[in-house]
Amino acid sequence: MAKQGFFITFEGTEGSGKTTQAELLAEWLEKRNPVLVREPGGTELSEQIRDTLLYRGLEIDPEAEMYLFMASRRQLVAEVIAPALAAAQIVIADRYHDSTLAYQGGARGLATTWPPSFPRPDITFLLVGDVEAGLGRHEAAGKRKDRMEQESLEFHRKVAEAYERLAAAEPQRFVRLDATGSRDKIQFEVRDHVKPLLDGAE
Ligand code: T5A
Repeated sequence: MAKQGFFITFEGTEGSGKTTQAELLAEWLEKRNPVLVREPGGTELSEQIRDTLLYRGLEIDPEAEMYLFMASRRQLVAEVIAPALAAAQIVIADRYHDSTLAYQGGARGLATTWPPSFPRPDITFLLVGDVEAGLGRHEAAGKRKDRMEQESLEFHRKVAEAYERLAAAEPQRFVRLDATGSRDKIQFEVRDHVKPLLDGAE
């Protein structure tokens, strides 16, 4: 029987270390040629939507915002994620649909669903840390503030609470990690959880 690919996602509030951990995992899995994507982005259309959503300074209706994030995702699924999984590759995503559930659903209060055409991740690492400290990491790194980062602290706390609810509802998929640990310590835990998936794929 053909080997199945598998799908790993990283979620969390701003500056919690998702990109760092996703990249370290991709490095570790290099020999298996993983596909590393970030959201929103990863296709020509998705990168244009990213720019529109985050950097154009536009007033965007909350529901329109949600559909734009999801349109970006659908294009990424169609062009990259679904073909890679079908080719038995490992896909690592720096944010995915749980971000929409947490930001647009939890913090903006919109009704959200999981579209059947979006593949479900096999494992989702949720980096949990102090929300304010995460936003502070961004500032310390001199990163330009995007439209979402300019939201209030209360907004970002609601995002964190929504993530906790998502993780509690699907404990078989989510792995909560302490984002305040060192990069290496967190990555060690990530690899520990990924190893059994690799063994299953041999
Ligand atoms: N959004 C996104 C939605 O509202 N809905 C959606 O559906 C989707 C997909 C995306 C924005 O869009 C929103 C969420 C976001 O607001 P983005 O630029 O992709 O914007 O922002 P983030 O996803 O938040 O990504 P960042 O790169 O900004 O943060 P990360 O990835 O969590 O953190 P990372 O790894 O870049 O690290 C941040 C800093 O901390 C350091 C790093 O070196 C870096 O300087 N760091 C650590 N420092 C100490 N200890 C550690 N363990 C550290 N790990 C990393």
